[in-house]
Formats: sequence, C-alpha cells, structure tokens
Amino acid sequence: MQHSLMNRLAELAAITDTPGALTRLFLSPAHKRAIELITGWMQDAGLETEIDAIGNLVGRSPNAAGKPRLLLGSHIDTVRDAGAYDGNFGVLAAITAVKSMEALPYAIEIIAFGDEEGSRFPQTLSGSRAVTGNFDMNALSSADSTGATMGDALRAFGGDPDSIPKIARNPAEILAYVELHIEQGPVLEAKNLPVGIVTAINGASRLAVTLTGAAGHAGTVPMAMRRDALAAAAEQILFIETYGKSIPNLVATVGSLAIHPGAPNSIPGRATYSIDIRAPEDSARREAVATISARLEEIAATRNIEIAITQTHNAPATTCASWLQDQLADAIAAQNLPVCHLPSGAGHDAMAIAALCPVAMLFTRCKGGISHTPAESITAEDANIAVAVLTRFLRSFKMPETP
Ligand code: HGY
Ligand code: MN
Ligand code: MN
Repeated sequence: MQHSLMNRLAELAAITDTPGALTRLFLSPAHKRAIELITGWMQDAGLETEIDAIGNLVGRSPNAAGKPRLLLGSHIDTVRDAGAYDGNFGVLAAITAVKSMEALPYAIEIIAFGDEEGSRFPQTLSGSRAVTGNFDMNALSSADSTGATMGDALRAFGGDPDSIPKIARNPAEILAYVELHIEQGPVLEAKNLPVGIVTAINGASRLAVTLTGAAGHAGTVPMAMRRDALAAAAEQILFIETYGKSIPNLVATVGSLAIHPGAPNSIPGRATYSIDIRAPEDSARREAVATISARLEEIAATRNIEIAITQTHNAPATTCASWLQDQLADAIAAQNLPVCHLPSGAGHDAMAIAALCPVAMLFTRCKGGISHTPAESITAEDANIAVAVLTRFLRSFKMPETP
C-alpha cells in the first residue's frame, strides 16, 4: 500500500520507549527501531543509507560522493510525552519530496538527527553539531538520569565515539541546509496560512542548578533551623519567572525539577532544576543568564544553601539566508499561496548547521500552536502543501551569483 506521509508519521509515532506515550530518546531502543523504519523509506526513495558514528541516519542520492550536496532533514528524537510531528515531520516530508523527484543537478543528503531535544543528556543538538565538526567530545562523559554516560550509550547503540570527528562535512561540498518543521506556535494558524518562511531562530541557553541544604525530619526541625533546598528553589524559580516576564521577547522556563529525598515527612536536602532561556537578541539572553545566576546565588546565600550552576547548552540566534528565503518564497508563490515570514521561538538543528552552510526553514501550521505534547497536530492538506513547496524549491534551487 502506498504509504501516505500522514500514515508514515503515525507509524513512526508508535515507536516509543514508553508505551502509551511518545518518548524517543537519543540512542534508545526506540531510536534504533525508528532508524530501521526510516531506512526502509529512504531506500524506497532511492537513497543510499548509513548510520553515522553518533547515531544520525543519513540518506544520500546515489553517486553523491564529491558532488555538491544540498542537506535536508530534521530530528527523530522527541521530548518526553511528545507529539508526533516535531522533527519527525521534517525528515519524512523530505523523503516524500525526494521520492517524487527526477534527477537533479546536485546531490541531496537527508539527515535524521538523533539528538536535537537534549531529552536524555544535558547537551542538545549533538547530532547536528557532529555534522558541522562542533560536537564537544567532553559531552560523551555526561550522564543521563540513570547514570549511563553518552559514550557508553553510544557504544551500546553501535556507534563509535572515537570516529565522531570524522562525521564533520567539508563546507566546500555543502550547498545549503533546508529544514521543514512544524511551527510549534500560533502565527500561521492565526493568519490562516499552511506554510511560512523562517527569518531567524531565537538563541537559547540552558542551565542546570543544584541546591544542597540539609535533609531532616519534617516534624522535629524548627523552621528557623532549616536549610530547605526545595523552599530555596521555589523562591529562585519565582524570580526566574518574574524576570522573564519583565524583558520583552525573552522567555525563561524551569521545565524539570527533582528533589531528594522526596518524602512527605522529610525536609528536602537537595533540589536540582533546569533553566531554559531564549531571546531573539543574544545580548538580552546573555544578560538574562548573568542576572538570573547572580540572583540565584544571593537567594542561596541568604538561605545558607550551597548552589552550583552549570551551563549545559548555548546556541546563538541564527539568521536564515535571505537568498534561500527568496527561493522558498518563489516556491510558495508558485502554489498560489501568500508568502509569510516569521521568527522561530523554538530551537532547531538548523541553528547548529548554520556553522557549516547557509540555512533556511519552512514552517507548517500546527493546530492551536501546540507542541511538545500529544495534542500536537497538523493536517494532511498542510503536510502535502509543504511537500509541494519543497519539491518546487528543489527543482528550481540554484546557488546565488554572490552568496
Ligand atoms: O527546545 C526546543 O526549542 C526544541 O524543541 N528542541
Ligand atoms: Mn522539540
Ligand atoms: Mn524540533
């Protein structure tokens, strides 16, 4: 049966590490099974496939070696309890477009990146950073919540940590990178448009905070003698929210929190939490990291709590190449659709790939702007329009006279 793009997305969404919800972590059994399924679809589209040393799945048009290559793709890892389209849509839409394509004057490489979300290890964009030669090998010693290191997980997965540096592409061989992705926001729906062109991607910083106080009996330790790590975290988290609200276009989020020992009748001795800070301007984001960190230190000192703040991710704001945006605009106009440009508040692999070559993104409308939850949804019509726009873009793609 001819698999429609939506059928394939549904089939892929069933591949999860946590039955009943979609969670597909980097280097997990579900990641491996997803690679197996997508490999078949890539080969069905005439692509030669390989799994690289860090677990990215790569599909190349035949005889691509040495030819200038246009990169397509997105990520196939997910957040916990994810929607079916974030990342996965971009990979399968690219395969669908390439399958319908006649021979092109340039080679195509579709990459299904294994770790964009950073849901398992503290780092994010590991797969795309390896492709650009910017993967930090120290990340191999970072551990997931079970204590497994990325290096051990990669070896168990069949990867080859020592060969990661060899993944780096030669910039002279790469023409550009174009990523299809759901918008994950409300703009296209509000404008009643199926697709839009990304102008720029907000920069992002991620911090890990560890607070150490004193665990104790909830019934016997007087309030004035406590060093309650969770109470300190609560005061700090409220400051983070207040600061985020005070700066236009900046967002600051505490998405994960863990306390120890975590018993109703024990005073929390330790609290760890994440901070995600984003802004269109890198200066505002850097100032936010500095201001928030300083205030967290003050609150910890006042409460006699030890604090450790580690920056685990830092990605500068990324501008999409105007000549690529123009060619996407032509492809949209050829569908008799209005052309809309919009910024991306969400992060994407394109942020990492921008270190290698010019990048662009095409957004597809998603219902209610909802993402990173099972309620994430797109329509088959919009998916087909996005594929039609990409197909038209690929047919007319040309390098600018003066890049
Ligand atoms: O966090 C993000 O913006 C992306 O989904 N990784
Ligand atoms: Mn995501
Ligand atoms: Mn994504």
